[in-house]
Amino acid sequence: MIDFKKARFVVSAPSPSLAPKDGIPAVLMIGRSNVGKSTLLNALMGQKIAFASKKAGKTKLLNYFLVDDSLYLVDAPGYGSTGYATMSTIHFATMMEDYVKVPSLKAICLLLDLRRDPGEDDKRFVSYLQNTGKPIIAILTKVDQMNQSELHKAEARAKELGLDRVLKSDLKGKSVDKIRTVIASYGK
Ligand SMILES: Nc1nc2c(ncn2[C@@H]2O[C@H](COP(=O)(O)OP(=O)(O)OP(=O)(O)O)[C@@H](O)[C@H]2O)c(=O)[nH]1
Ligand SMILES: [Mg+2]
Repeated sequence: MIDFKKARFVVSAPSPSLAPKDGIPAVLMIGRSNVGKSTLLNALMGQKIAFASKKAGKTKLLNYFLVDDSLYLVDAPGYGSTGYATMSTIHFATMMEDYVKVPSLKAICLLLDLRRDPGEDDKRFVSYLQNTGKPIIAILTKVDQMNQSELHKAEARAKELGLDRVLKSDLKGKSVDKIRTVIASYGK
């Protein structure tokens, strides 16, 4: 299996057209601002390599991390309004449109914090992603902050959104390992 700890930062692309074109498979981390994309990437790669922040809107570019020379993990900016950052889902979807069509993009990890009901923009974004035809791996973040009943509720919300493959992340070994295994299946 791919060794996720053999990771290095390769490039920040200000737009999808400037992404690496070496044909190495890529998996994209996508989701609302502050959902935990950069934090999960750091957990996956076992190092503080992606910038995470309490302030939403930290990641502004597509950041490419090459893992074990086999796979790019791509950290994307977040969508949605949070009070700090505003990127409407429409604007975001337009920005990502060319990128999601790139053949080397093998799967999209959609990170969701479902401690609360998803908003209209989340629903729209999920159906946008489903229409791309790329495999979608839903990952529930911040489950370490949920009790059992909140977790069940979150899983039910994911189902209601039409997501069938749903993983959970509490940033700890077991959940992170499972996410690694699923992502690794898209590597070369
Ligand atoms: N408790 C808990 N906190 C988390 C988890 N994931 C992320 N956080 C916290 O949530 C905040 C935002 O995390 P980021 O990883 O920067 O979020 P992001 O999705 O990359 O945000 P943008 O780059 O702004 O789009 C940070 O304060 C993290 O420490 C998690 O699984 N559990
Ligand atoms: Mg980020």
